[in-house]
Amino acid sequence: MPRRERARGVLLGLALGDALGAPFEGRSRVARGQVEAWRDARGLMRWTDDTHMALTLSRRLLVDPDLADPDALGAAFARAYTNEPWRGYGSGPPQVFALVEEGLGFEEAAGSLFGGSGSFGNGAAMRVAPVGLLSAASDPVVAARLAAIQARVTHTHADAVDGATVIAQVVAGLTVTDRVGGDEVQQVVRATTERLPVGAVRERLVEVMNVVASGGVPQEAAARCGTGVAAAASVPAAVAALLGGRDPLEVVTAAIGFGGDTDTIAAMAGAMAGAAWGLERVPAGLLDRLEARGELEELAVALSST
Ligand code: F2R
Ligand code: MG
Ligand code: MG
Repeated sequence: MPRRERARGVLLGLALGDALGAPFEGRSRVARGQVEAWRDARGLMRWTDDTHMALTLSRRLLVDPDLADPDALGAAFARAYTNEPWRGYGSGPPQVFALVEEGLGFEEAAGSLFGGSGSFGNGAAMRVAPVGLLSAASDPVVAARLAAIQARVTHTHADAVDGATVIAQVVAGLTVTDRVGGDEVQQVVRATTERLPVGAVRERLVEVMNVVASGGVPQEAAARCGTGVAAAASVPAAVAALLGGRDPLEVVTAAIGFGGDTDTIAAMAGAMAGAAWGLERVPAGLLDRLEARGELEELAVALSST
């Protein structure tokens, strides 16, 4: 499958997971039938802050692929939030934007949140997938560096940075793999996990891989690591959904079924699954209902040729 098809799969997979998962955010478990009923309804499928921030990052990466000016990225996030504050943002990013208005730098402001520990939320991981589309990100060191730079604009806690690194490296690793089956996905996830620093994200990814390797279902793996807004829970949960599926719609539906932070787990899982398998098996009618589909596709193709 051509690289650009996988790239389209990444951004549309992200937006699809976000839009399909959004109505269920905060539920404890979601039955497959409920997701299918919402999926098969008519009308525009709107996405939330996850895709909104990923779009802003995508546009910024086309201008500044090295993210040499992180404050310009932060300012773009702040503008996007000001224009559409109703997208369902977490409390942390708007606090950062307000502190910057008062004169702090972005990283300084982000580091001051939550009593000075910085946010461990999944906001940096949910938006990072476009980093994995850049050619330079096929080098895992580059992917990790860019993931961390874009994270630290709003999220300075190590778990938030590690979570973003995982999504960027898995997307990058799968986007450049020619034929992807279950073994290749497992290899990319294992290599990504082994490169991570010791910490909560790595620990829970190891647990997810162990559950899946011993024949456990993704639901069981996700239940072990949790499905809340913390990056150390939701990023491994998204990986569990990826390891259990064979196409983006299946993966996204399973991820929503876990409950918890459904839009975000499904967005991250959808981006990784789109990198692995593209969109061939996703009904065109469903993609047609996705908000800003055309712009997402154009950005994906442009990023994959950068
Ligand atoms: N905000 C939401 N969902 C809530 C309701 C949405 C509703 N449907 C609506 O339409 O209004 N979802 C979005 O937020 C998550 C991403 O959050 P992000 O960007 O990481 O935000 P934040 O505030 O930095 O972190 C999230 C929460 O985690 C806890 N937390 C983080 N770091 C902490 C620390 N060091 N110590 C203690 N707690 C910490 C806080 O409760 C934060 O508010 C995604 O789900 C996205 O979809
Ligand atoms: Mg959201
Ligand atoms: Mg969410």
